[in-house]
Amino acid sequence: MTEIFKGIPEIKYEGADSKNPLAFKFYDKDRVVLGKTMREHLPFAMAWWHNLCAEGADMFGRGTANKSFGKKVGTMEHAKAKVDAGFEFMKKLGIEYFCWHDVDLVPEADDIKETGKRLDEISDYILEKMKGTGIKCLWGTANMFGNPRFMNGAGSTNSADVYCFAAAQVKKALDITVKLGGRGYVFWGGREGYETLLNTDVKFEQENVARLMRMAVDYGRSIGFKGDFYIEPKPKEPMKHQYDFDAATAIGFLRYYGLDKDFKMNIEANHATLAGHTFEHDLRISAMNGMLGSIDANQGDFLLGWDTDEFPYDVYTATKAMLEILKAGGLPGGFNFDAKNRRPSYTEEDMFLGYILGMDTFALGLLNAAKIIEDGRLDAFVKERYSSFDGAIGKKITSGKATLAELAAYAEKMGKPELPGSGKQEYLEQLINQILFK
Ligand code: XUL
Ligand code: CO
Repeated sequence: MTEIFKGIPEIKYEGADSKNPLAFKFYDKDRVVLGKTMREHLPFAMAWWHNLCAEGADMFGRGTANKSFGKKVGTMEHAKAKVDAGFEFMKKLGIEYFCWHDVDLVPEADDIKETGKRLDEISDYILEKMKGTGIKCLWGTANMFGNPRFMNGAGSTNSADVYCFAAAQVKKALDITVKLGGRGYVFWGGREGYETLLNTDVKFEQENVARLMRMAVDYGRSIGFKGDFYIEPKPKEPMKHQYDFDAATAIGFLRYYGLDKDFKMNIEANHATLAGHTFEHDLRISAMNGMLGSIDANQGDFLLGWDTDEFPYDVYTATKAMLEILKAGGLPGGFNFDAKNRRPSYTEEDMFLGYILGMDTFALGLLNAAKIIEDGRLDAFVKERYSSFDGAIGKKITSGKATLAELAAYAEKMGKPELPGSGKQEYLEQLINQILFK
């Protein structure tokens, strides 16, 4: 096999003092943190689309990066070259998982049967590579937003024929996910939503989305898919109103339609911030509902209101995210870098630098979160904050046995309560800085 990324060595851990850009400063895969290796805590995944397909085009200009890997783009030779490039890339970085859309793997044909044949062929090729390397599939999905036929959505479309086409794509993507042993299957509803209520029956559309998901679960289970289905919430972009707005909305939807046993959340950092939340907020909401599945690891930009999909470098956010993940007992899924290089970072070396940045950022987040947990003061503060519920009246409330009249009688006897105690946010922020930087 000829080397594609010539001059890029295997990326090793060299420690925080290293001056080598092509080395990990913090991600030390065998280092044990809270009883598990970093590698076990952080199952990193490569996103096929950004890394092997996207050339950096934006609304104002075409791509700056060349992702042809020496072949004509749009051919099966190119699809295979992407597999070669992807596996070399993952091997050099020590990344053990990958994620894909159907149309990332092969060029889409006019006829879905032909696209299906191409997917069979490429997945045979990928399987061979997986055997030789131990690299695994984290999740697969169907791209039901790019083609003009999905202008009004896939599950939420107004066209029954388009709906059937979407079903065919999901069926095939599930077949390939099972063939590759994927841990999960993702629904990101980029066009499941609407622009104006003037032409939209929201209830009808949401019911149809749920029906498509139900059929996917039934089919997936029938072909032996044992993993989790994921909803990847996002509030907007491309649609103005997206039905999977955030974790809370998606979880409510899944419960309402009886899909909650089969689905979990794939939380993307930049989607949570677009919804007006922090990343850690959506992780917490997912975890407390038993639905924290997987993560699309990236970050947005404070000054830009769209999905910039940057490689994560914000260590505070990674720390708070890892705190949520550690407390939830880890992820059944993994950390997929749904992230892309900035447009002027167009070289092959930049592809590696982006992943090194992201992996080191989450390694730092893990180390910091472990320090916060080991320090114990934060957890102790939160526990103490609710300690009034340990008393007789508090216990009565939390046991669910109290009546409103009883509580009112208690309040009348008391006269008026003391103030509830300082939240001490500034102290806690100071505490986090102390733990991180001492
Ligand atoms: C788009 C996005 C998608 C999903 C998979 O914002 O995040 O790439 O992750 O369809
Ligand atoms: Co994503």
